[in-house]
Amino acid sequence: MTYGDGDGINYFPLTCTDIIGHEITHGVTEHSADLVYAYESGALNESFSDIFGTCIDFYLNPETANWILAEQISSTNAPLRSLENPNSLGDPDTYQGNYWVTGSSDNGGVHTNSSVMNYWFYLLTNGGSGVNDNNDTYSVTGIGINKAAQIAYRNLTVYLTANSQFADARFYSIQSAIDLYGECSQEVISVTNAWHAVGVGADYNNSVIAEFNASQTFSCSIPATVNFYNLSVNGSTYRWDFGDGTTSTSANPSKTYTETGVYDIRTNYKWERRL
Ligand SMILES: [Ca+2]
Ligand SMILES: [Ca+2]
Ligand SMILES: [Zn+2]
Repeated sequence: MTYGDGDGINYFPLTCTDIIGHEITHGVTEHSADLVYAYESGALNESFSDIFGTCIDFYLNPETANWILAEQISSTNAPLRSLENPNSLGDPDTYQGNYWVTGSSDNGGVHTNSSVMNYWFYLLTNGGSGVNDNNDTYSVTGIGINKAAQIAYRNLTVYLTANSQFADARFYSIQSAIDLYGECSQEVISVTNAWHAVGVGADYNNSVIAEFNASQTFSCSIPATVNFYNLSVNGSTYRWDFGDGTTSTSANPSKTYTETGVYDIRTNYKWERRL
């Protein structure tokens, strides 16, 4: 593990608690999800380090910890990043929004685009409301730093893998919240709404909607293979009827039709309400 020694003018040696926590978290990431250090997976890698660097600082120094990073090693108290207001330092608070880096510099913007999940974590912890860069209105109820950290840690160490993207981080953080706090819990609602706030996915909806897309709805020849994409909301198990007497219970099935005909496709869901 290496720490910068600063330049003796603007930066002192980079050894304050939030930075030490940041670097140590890179070790945890390397031995768990092992997120590839480039583009979206690299931004997630950086963000987990900012998130747990901040959590460690709050744990060790509850009086002085804050939501800005590395300000203690700056001779002018200038932070490198802000989890609570990324835009104030030229970093994005919305997926592919203002300040989002699209080029290959900094391994595809890993120290910049990371701020999207940083802001997700800030909102999940503290709550907040506003309008994001997509013009979507959001409102998030905070669940506190300990629960937010449990969810993020489970996401990192149980579910995410080397090439995970922001959409995976969203999906599996919701799954992590379900594992820890139960379906329909406030924690699941807040995780979902915080992702919506940063431009990843829709806000929480407690209704169950069965919906799908098909890769093609017409074919000139047989056999014709059709991939079905499940767009259902809050479903837990699925049953597909392919219109020819065959069925599937897979979430996203594919079906090869070997005879011509007109097929009526249906999906339905089974959902248990847990109160
Ligand atoms: Ca700090
Ligand atoms: Ca913004
Ligand atoms: Zn880092």
